Amino acid sequence: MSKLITLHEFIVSRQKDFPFATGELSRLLSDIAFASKIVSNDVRKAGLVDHILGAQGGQNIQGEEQQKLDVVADNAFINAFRNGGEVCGIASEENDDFVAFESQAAQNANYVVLFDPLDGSSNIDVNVSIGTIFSIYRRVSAQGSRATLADMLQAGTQQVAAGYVLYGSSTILVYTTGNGVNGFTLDPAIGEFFLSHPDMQMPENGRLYSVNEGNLNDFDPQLRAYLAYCQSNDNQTGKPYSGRYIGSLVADFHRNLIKGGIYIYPCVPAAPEGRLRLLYECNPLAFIAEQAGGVATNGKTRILEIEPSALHQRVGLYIGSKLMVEKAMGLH
Ligand code: AHM
Ligand code: MG
Repeated sequence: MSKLITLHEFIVSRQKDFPFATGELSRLLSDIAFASKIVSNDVRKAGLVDHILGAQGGQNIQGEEQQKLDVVADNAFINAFRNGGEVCGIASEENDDFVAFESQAAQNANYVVLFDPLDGSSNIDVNVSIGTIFSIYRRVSAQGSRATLADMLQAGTQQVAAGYVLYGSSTILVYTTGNGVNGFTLDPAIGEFFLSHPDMQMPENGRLYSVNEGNLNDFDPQLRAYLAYCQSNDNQTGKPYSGRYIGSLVADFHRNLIKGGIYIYPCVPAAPEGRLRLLYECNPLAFIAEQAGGVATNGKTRILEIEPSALHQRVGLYIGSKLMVEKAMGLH
């Protein structure tokens, strides 16, 4: 049997790959793993909270307020970052504005984290996979001062690390620091992540497409033509591709990363700028996709090269296997 490698051992062994190897980023990744274990535990109890312990948003049997799971997740990560000392500020999909941490230690820290604490939140109540997505940047403001909006509004090419935690049939943490993509599965009995998916590669082609087809009538002709191609016998498999749409981006992306596939959320009248957030969802997944050999674009521009102008900016997203995204773009 090969030796089990824990996430912590792996992070430490890769520390020398980081451009600024002071150990801060390693500690930050460990903080994320720690918070994700808390959230994983809470996610596993979600049904109990509703039906046995008291409704989320209401009171439990001890008369304590039950928080919604996305708020629980947001707080778990923010507390981990605040206490960890490696982060000067954060921005989260749950908060209107970014948060600059006040302590002197935080103001001396070098990193900011942007994250979606619980992606796919409409799936919480129906026991379907959800996840956390995160993106790490070095600050651009001066060390020793408060984090600024400019620290948050950096193009995706500037990411130092990015990843996600999928609370699925098991909990898996996948991340990149720009030297490939690795996945770690949580053993819940001992609360430890182990390397389970080393050097993940997204297949160059696939036969899974993920899109909300309820919006079909609003799609532009090029996208409709691509979907017709997916559903025809004219593709490289000689039979229709399979449609797979969970409605949790992080879960749809993870499946496509392993099996090969494309995820599409274009701009539609109901979401004219797109539905998904550039900073919390698209950039981190685009970094991972590219590191695994995949592609991510808004239809015109590589996701990672879009200059953000607002924290909660939304963009169209085509992400997945290289040949599939290129085909959807009409490139061949
Ligand atoms: P959320 O971050 O509020 O959960 O929203 C993002 C989610 C994605 O996970 C998912 O792919 C998409 O929204 C689903 O949107 P729709 O229901 O319009 O298909
Ligand atoms: Mg989300």
